[in-house]
Parts: sequence; C-alpha cells; structure tokens
Amino acid sequence: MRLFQVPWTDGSVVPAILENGTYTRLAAESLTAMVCTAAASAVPLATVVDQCRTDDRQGTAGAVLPLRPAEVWACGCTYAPSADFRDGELGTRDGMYSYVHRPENRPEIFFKGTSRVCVGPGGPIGIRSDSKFTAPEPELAVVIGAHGTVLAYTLGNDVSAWDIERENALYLPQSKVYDGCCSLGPALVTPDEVPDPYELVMTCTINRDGEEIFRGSVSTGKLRRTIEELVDHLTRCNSVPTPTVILTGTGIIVEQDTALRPGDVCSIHVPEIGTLSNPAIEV
Ligand code: DO4
Ligand code: MG
Repeated sequence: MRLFQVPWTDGSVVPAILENGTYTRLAAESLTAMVCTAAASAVPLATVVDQCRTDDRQGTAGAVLPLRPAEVWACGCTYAPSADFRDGELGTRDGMYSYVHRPENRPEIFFKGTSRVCVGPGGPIGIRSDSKFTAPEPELAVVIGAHGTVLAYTLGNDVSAWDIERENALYLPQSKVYDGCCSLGPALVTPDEVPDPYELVMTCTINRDGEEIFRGSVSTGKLRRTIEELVDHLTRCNSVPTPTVILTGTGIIVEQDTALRPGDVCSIHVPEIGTLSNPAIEV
C-alpha cells in the first residue's frame, strides 16, 4: 500500500491510499494516528488501512509530510562510501568513521530531531547560514513503533552541514539538527510492498537553474547492517515512542563542488516508494 497525506477537495488535509491512479480517503485523523493504532494494537498498518477505507475518491493530489514522527534517529557510516569519504576528508584511511562502519562494532546512531525539523515533499530543506558545505544524504527511512516493529518505509533526506562536522566531530549535533534538516516522504509504503528492502535502487539528483548538477545512485544491497540490527541497537535501553523514524544511512556522497545552494532542488527516487523532491533555502 502507498499511503499519503493529501489536500482534499474540501480544503482539509487527509490520509489517503493511492491505487490505480486514484486516491481513496481514509477515515482517520492522519497517517500518524493510523500508525499509532497499528502499533498499539499490534496489527499491520495494512489492516488498519483496510478498516478505514471510504467511498470518497479523487484523481490528483499534491502530497505533504506523510507522518509527524515523535523522534527521528539516524544511522551513520552504514555504507562504505560515507565512512571512506569522512575518514578521507580527515586525512585518515581507517579512522573513527570506518570503525563504526565495521559490523563487529556498535553502529553509529544519532538523534536527528522531532517533527519540528521535518518537511515533506516540496517543503524547503535548510542550508545553515554558517555552513559553506551542506549536502543532501538520501536514505531509506523506516517507521517503527514503540516496540521496534517495522510499520512502513519511506524516503528520508538527512541534510547535513558537513563542514561543521568536519571541523570537529563533537559538532555533529549542530551539523545534523536545525530547521529543515530532514525531509520525509512522499508516501508511507507498507512492508508487504517492499518484499526485499535490501534490493532497492536509490537515485539522487540536484538541479540548479534547470540544469542537473549532480546525479548519484546506490543499491540498498550495499547497506552493511540489517534493519533489524539497527532497530535493535536503537531500542536497546531506549524506549522510543510511536512513531519513530530511523534513517538508515547514506550510500550516496555529494562532494563540495556540488554542495547545496539556495534555490537548488534535491530529488530522491526509489521506484517502490516514489520521489521526494525539496527546494533548498538558507535558514
Ligand atoms: O558520521 C556521521 C554521520 C554519517 C551519516 O549521516 C551517514 O552516513 O548517513
Ligand atoms: Mg546520514
């Protein structure tokens, strides 16, 4: 199932399911409420959706932020290019980033924020005014409930002020958490539609003044941790609320010559999930 928050003909924003090009309104307050119901009653999100179907339909809709996560956490250096690039920029070949990349060691997991810092499709992602090198980080995002159950997948952009992180690793929270640092969407996709989350092909582009200045792609088959392992580490001794989103790390690296500038449009695409596009602004 592909689930969206969409502006409806009556002017409200409602949860809806997209099937055969038509949106069917779901009788619930929001997808966030439906995810909470699924987690609380320990049933798949698809079951809750089936209980909420109505006869109210419309053909087109512009999607907005599909979920208001209570918490967003992000995993780092789960793909080799991220660990190699970061160690390389610090002039080391096997440094602290490669250490957390190795599966025998504890993964890197950091707090990315709450829904306060999240935008949906079309919403502006932020470039800190004190950063000269802010880059998108396209990532598979997993929506989990309080007990760590995977409820849905979506796409996430872990927008990061890399120059601030590079100056000193202790600045990581400032490089990662600020207004518009995270975009999510366009849809929540139920796990039955993503039979193998390690076989997704993700593409990221940056467009500037109508010209594509960056294109990169990666398969989630290159993710060096399992989703279960990341969820297990996150929820160890840490009772996360429903809904929590985990960003699983970036396998696509944008270097300084294509750092984000205000007005750029960054798009992340995975065929099974959709396209998440966001313009960048200075914050
Ligand atoms: O180690 C810093 C953050 C890495 C990260 O966000 C990623 O690899 O996606
Ligand atoms: Mg990241």
